[in-house]
Amino acid sequence: MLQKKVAAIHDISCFGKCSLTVALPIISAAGIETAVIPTAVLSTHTGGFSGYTFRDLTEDILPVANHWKKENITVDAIYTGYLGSKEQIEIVKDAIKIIKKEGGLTIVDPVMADNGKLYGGFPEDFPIEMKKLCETADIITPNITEAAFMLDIPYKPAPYTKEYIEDMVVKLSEITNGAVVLTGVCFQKDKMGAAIYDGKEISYVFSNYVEAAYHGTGDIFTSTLVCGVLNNKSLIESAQIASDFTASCIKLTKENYPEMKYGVNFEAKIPELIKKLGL
Ligand code: PXL
Repeated sequence: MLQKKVAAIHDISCFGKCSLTVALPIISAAGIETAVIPTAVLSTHTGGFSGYTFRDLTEDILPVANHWKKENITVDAIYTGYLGSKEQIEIVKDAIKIIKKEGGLTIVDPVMADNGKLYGGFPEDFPIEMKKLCETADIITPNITEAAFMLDIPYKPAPYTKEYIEDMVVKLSEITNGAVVLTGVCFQKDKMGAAIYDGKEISYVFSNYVEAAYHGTGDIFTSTLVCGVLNNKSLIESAQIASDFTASCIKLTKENYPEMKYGVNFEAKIPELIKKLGL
């Protein structure tokens, strides 16, 4: 069988496992060729470190896509995450048109906020622009904060009511043609997971909640979801695998390595992921 190919469009945070340093190893381990278009290069991610370097790569995105086109390189799926500037949103939409195979999938993780706050460096109107990228996606994977900001509804901390989550999921499905996977869903203290809505029915997946707030866990979740979907699992099954894998990485890390900004030890759990994916 021909190997599937995904283009991951995220930043490189040189230290502090997240974005491309998470997407590349996880998706590659699932047998999928992972090409990359870096949106920016930072010395570390922006959560918890000060004085990080930031090189914006807005000007490189379309030349990379156009070069691939000249070489007849197209991809089965695009997976976008942290973008380096507001201007990149329109540019990434154009790049997707250039490099995605006909019938290919676009997975948009609107990475920009968590715990009720925008990440450092993003302007207040970034969520309005990010909404435009979500419109074009086949699957979006916002967390609760990102969803609240894009929908302009109040952010609430966990635990949630079913009404709050289901209203959010239905409103999200109105801003995208694709399916919604809302992460960080928690109705009771000991379970955390995601709500999945394909326009017909809302489903839930949950895993045991481990109390910790490590960086990069959203990127681990969506990277794993991409592995499931591209290995022909259903969206619900992929979300369950992603939720379980993320929880398992957090649990292992919490037992051994308490510095939240350094990210989780997902590497040790990759064999477990391969088993979960049935590879
Ligand atoms: O994991 C999300 C993420 C990705 N990239 C950068 C970040 C963050 C979250 O803080 O700062 C640069």
